Amino acid sequence: MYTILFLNREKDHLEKTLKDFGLCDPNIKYARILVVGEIGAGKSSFINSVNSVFQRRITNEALVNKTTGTSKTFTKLYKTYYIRNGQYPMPFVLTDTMGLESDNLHGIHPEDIVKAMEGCIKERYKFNPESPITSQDNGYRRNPSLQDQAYCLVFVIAADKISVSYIMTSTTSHNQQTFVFMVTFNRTRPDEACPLVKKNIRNVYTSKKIKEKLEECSANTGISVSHVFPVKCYHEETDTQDDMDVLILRAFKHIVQMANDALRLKCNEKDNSE
Ligand SMILES: Nc1nc2c(ncn2[C@@H]2O[C@H](COP(=O)(O)OP(=O)(O)OP(=O)(O)O)[C@@H](O)[C@H]2O)c(=O)[nH]1
Ligand SMILES: [Mg+2]
Repeated sequence: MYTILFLNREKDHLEKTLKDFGLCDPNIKYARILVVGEIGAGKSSFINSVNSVFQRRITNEALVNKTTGTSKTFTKLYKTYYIRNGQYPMPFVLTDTMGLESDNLHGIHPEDIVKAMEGCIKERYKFNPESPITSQDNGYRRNPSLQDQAYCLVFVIAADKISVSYIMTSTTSHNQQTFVFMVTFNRTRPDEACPLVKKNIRNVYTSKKIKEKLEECSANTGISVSHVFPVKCYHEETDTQDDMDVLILRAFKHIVQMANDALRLKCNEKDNSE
């Protein structure tokens, strides 16, 4: 009873914080958040889940892979999703990408992630697993604006799988000198990683297995465990649920704050150079 009351209050608080959130620069309509991760990790499901929370119903704008055991990525386009608070778009967009794969035969190239962060990839560009985007491609943008660039890189890692986190390390170290952005992780599918969580999503807060998974993610990537969030995506539910909403909102609030911090740094950098 107390837990339910506490979760309801936390959900209301998180929702209000996000609905009232304004970007540090009012001239910028939205801050872009880039969602990357292995094939089938739950990138598209996470985007749908964030929208579902604010719409208070299950939404499926980003197409999700429903076939099991496939080694090929389902999402092939660079595509942006607006997060709506009821009717109104919020000042953040989530951009979906093709899945990463360890040998790069079927997945996105790390160079494409770098170009997406820089804002050089146009909307609906079809990723080519055979080669990364070049300035000769039609989908290449030569003069990206502040809005085209991404400010937070969200790595989605399935909690029940081993991850190719080295790709993340190579992508971020490549990028760090020239671009301001923040990195955060979501570990999806906690239900598949821990039977207690499968039974009741609230066990995510006390599960030893989930704690170990979050620490493992932090140790493998060098990112503080405070930037790693367990998230259960809406994947088979017919209605939204407060417990799941709270997990999604906690992660999303952190992502949004990081994106705003990075945008502020970028704007300061721009002002100082003018
Ligand atoms: N059990 C469980 N399944 C999930 C969760 N999130 C996503 N899924 C399922 O995982 C599968 C892959 O999800 P997608 O969202 O298509 O994954 P993706 O990362 O976008 O995949 P690609 O676009 O192919 O790279 C789907 O069958 C989802 O329903 C979760 O939190 N728990
Ligand atoms: Mg996808």
